[in-house]
Amino acid sequence: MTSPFLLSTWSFSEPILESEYPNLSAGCSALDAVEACVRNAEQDESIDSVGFGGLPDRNGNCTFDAMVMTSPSSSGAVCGIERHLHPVSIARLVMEKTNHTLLAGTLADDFADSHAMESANILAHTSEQKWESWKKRSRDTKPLAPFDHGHGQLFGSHDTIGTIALDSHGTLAGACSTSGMAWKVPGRVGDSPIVGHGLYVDPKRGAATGTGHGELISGVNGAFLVVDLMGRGATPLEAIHETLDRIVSCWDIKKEYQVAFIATTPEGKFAGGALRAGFKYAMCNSDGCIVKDPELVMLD
Ligand code: SD4
Repeated sequence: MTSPFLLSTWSFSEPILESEYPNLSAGCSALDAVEACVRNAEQDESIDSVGFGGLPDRNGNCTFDAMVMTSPSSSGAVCGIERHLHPVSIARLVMEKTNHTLLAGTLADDFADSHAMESANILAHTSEQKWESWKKRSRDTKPLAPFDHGHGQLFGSHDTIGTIALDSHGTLAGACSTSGMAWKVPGRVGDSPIVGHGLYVDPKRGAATGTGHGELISGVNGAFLVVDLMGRGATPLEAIHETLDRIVSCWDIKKEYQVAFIATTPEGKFAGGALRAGFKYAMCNSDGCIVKDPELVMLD
């Protein structure tokens, strides 16, 4: 019997992990646990980068991306979801009911319909209001640069949820879900639904998930790189450090850019690291639940 634990990006996930941990310690699978945690964030309107309540694109429409993964041969993802509240569960259906990895856009919504998932309006009134006010503020400014999601709003208290679980059978699973970058160009897809970018799970090497500017994470296949480095002997902290180093060496890092990773070995040795201050992560095990500062902050 392994001692189960949950790890998740951002402090908002601590109460979510706390409510799910009893199920995990009672024998629920790592996959069920991560899906339940992420669903919880998806339905929480106060979390403005995940699911309902997420910030829209620059046309005022919300689209969601999500992924689940248990191994390199077992993952599922969706991107550009327009009318279902739980993209993580559609991602799980992709993993379990198809031979594919990623379904996109309205056809992914149709796939969810075909599995009797109820469709819904995914644009919260609060998100619409925030978009209206962003629109008003940016009316007189020049078009925003690709990673400028408008007035430094993204990395306040919330961001993409990425959750990793190790269950009592020693099985690892990961899931992530996001409404993507606020005020993104319509059609833009970030790192979260791409295997090895926003999430990677390899039972032999460990698991990692990322949050922040998806383009930076994707550019180095961030989550895969972290896990691969652990497979070659790096600790989770060393692996995250090297991956962030790689990002810093490849990009002209602007002050509003943020990237963070959390990672664990298959045995449950974990760490978190970020480019900049502000990132926190949550962890629950048999000793309790805590919000942790990352072990590494590269810049500032
Ligand atoms: C993305 N990594 O789509 C996500 C953004 C994020 O809320 O972490 N945000 O780029």
